[in-house]
Amino acid sequence: TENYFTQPGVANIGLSKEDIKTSFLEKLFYSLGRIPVVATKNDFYTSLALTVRDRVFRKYVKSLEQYVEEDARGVAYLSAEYLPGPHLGNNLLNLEIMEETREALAELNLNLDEILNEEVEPGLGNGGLGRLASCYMDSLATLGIPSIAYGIRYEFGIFKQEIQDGWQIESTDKWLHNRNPWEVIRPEISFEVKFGGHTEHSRDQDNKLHIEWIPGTEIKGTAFDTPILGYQSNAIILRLWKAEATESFDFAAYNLGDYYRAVEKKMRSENITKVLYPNDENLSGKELRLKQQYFFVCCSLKDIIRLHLLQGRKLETLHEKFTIQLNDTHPSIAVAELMRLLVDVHQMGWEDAWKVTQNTFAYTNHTLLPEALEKWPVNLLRNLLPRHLEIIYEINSRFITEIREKDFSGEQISRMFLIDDRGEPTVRMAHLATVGSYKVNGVSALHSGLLQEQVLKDFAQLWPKKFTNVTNGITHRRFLAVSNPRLAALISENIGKDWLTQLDKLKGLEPFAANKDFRSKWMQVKLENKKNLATHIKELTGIEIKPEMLLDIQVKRIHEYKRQHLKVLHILSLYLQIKKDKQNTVPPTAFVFAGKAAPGYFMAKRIIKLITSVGDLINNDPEVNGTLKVIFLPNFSVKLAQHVYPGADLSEQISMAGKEASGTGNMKFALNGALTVGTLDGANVEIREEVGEENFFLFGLTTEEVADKKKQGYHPYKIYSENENLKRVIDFLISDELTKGDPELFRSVYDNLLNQDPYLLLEDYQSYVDQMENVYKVWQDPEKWAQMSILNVANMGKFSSDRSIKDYCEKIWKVGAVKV
Ligand code: 26Q
Repeated sequence: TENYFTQPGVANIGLSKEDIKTSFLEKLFYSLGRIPVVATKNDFYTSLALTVRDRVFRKYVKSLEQYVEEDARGVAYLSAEYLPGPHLGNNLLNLEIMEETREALAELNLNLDEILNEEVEPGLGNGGLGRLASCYMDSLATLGIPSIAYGIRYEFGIFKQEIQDGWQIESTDKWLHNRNPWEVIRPEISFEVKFGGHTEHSRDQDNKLHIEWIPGTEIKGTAFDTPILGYQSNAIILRLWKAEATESFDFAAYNLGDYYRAVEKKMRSENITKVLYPNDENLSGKELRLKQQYFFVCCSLKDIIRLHLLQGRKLETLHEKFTIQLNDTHPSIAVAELMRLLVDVHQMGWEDAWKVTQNTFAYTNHTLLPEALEKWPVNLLRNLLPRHLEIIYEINSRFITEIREKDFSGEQISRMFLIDDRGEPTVRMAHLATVGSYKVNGVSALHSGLLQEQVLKDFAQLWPKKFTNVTNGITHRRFLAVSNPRLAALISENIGKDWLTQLDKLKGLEPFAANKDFRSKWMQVKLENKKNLATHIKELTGIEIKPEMLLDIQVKRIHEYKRQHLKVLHILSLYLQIKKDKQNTVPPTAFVFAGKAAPGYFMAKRIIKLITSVGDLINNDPEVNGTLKVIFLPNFSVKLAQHVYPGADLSEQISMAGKEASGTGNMKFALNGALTVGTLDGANVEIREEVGEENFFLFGLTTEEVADKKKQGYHPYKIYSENENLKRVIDFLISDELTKGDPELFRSVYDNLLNQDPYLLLEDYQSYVDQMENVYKVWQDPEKWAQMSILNVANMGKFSSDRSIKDYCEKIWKVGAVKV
């Protein structure tokens, strides 16, 4: 290819300003049929995206050649969700052509920032889990790990959130409307996926059992590839599957002369990849969701097998050349599907196939919440995937035979069953994934520990070496270099640019914390970022804030366990204090929230209304005199997030201990110089360890104390009646002042807190309020604040996703980098 690309007449993919300008104009003329005078901003964006895509593909082709040549062992990452965020800015950084591009466009009287702003991001995920998958792709590419990521090409991603009258209103996300310049359809890479029907068992003359699955319907999955570029290096492919009708089905219907039926079938087939389920941490148990999971798993496994056989290898060695990472249980039906492909389709014996399967998969768990553990009804599986159900029963029965020989109680054994038959029989997908994998990991030290002590305790006793931890990480290239160019520049001026590939190098900032001049530059950068965020706040909500205010921010999915309403109780306590004392000792603060609520999650939607109602009251109260603002930013996304983290002073990480598996927003804030107020939950524990306890605002019960409290019997009402200040705050929830004549508005929140309070808001309330007092004390001392902020950033090295991916490579995958 080297020769090919340098031949005269072959597309220009140079990286100079002139090359970029020429390509950009060529794309505008020949790909879009436009000339500058009539082109829209979107045309300019598309031309630039196509210009960049060519250059990214070139890197991909070279990476692929290298992997093939070295016959390298590789990783296939299976995830139902990805949240890559806008591609353009990131690719410009990684190609190191940000400035060249800016200048090329300027010569055409175009502004790069405006063009960057045109991009509509793929919202193909709910939150943390999907974003984590994308951070990992960035690091896999940067580190040169042979890898491919598989997922679903949802036509509609996570819904668009608007706030009307204070409530969340959902509408469909039409991210493909202006076409998607980053993807390439691969019509030749497509596979058939079967559903329903029944199985037929028969024996041949050698008495060998043959099982045939006679499906009820068949659809086709077609690959759409998006190249993901690493920094100064390789590119890998994100391969997303789109569902279509198979030709054979259309054909049968046409023959009957029933055109309408044929088209109807086609539409029904395409349903499978229409829309992302917007529930996180809470299951819907819907048939279509299971269809989505099986659909993308089936296409991906068939593709992996194709790639393996293409290299002239035998299926018996699949696990030597590939490892397949399951991002939560969403793709865990893969365990049964690989068995089916090996045993039924490729005629491998069960034991051999099981050995290959168990040595191929590794499983990452992201949750301990019982309501979020996937369980599919046996009846649903029987209807949709009858052969897979048989395989699951077979795995179960062999597994039970195995453990009966060991030292387990009857109770333990039934707890480990893959099938839960108390009540409606269901398959425990976490058990299937655990039994079918060679490694299982949690996503923070605390979470991995709890996983082995609680949810998968018996399995950890059976296979202690199977369990490990890989603490999550984030790509500091997107979340610092791209999104916070001012801070990135200040850092590079002082310690050089090595941190872009070795985040540990930030440690070099530590001595600067004592340097007054540096502190002032640091806070000047923060102020500029806050001005930028203030502009976005004004644009999105109409609310004006002063950039000098303390920006106290909580952005994440809305969930009771994440306790956005604990923040609200704190805000109300400040407000009521001001009203009572007729004076304000609180520093000017803007409390900023953002995040989506699952459309069917009643409490989460109430919490949004609660936040906006408190905002309406406080923002318009003359007695508060503009010193407190409460803001709900609509439609949180990666794009918006990239403006939020750089402008934050204080990061709210206040989940009940033991509930947040890791959190990754916590890392993004700290990396951008925000200080954290938080509980000992998820990765907060490790962040605090790294930055030092004196640089972290801790409050609340520990996981153990939570468990004890619940065991002893927790009585929120008692806490309420014994804390005058808290009582005032809680009573205010049903006051006329807040509810404007609808006393029922927040009754559910009020009742829930006083009667159950499953997430211990009342228990942690005083400790939180007290720690916030401490936050305000430090805030009054800007030199001290700046010093803590610098020390936070200096100690974030551990939380680069490069470190996480290296951990996966060493502890789990046994895969090495290929140098390009
Ligand atoms: C499953 C079945 C049916 C419908 C929806 C789902 C579903 C979808 C998304 C279940 C869960 C999710 C997302 C979970 C998630 O984002 N978890 C977060 O993962 C992060 C990355 O590890 C952690 O940092 C967070 O702590 C964890 O909450």
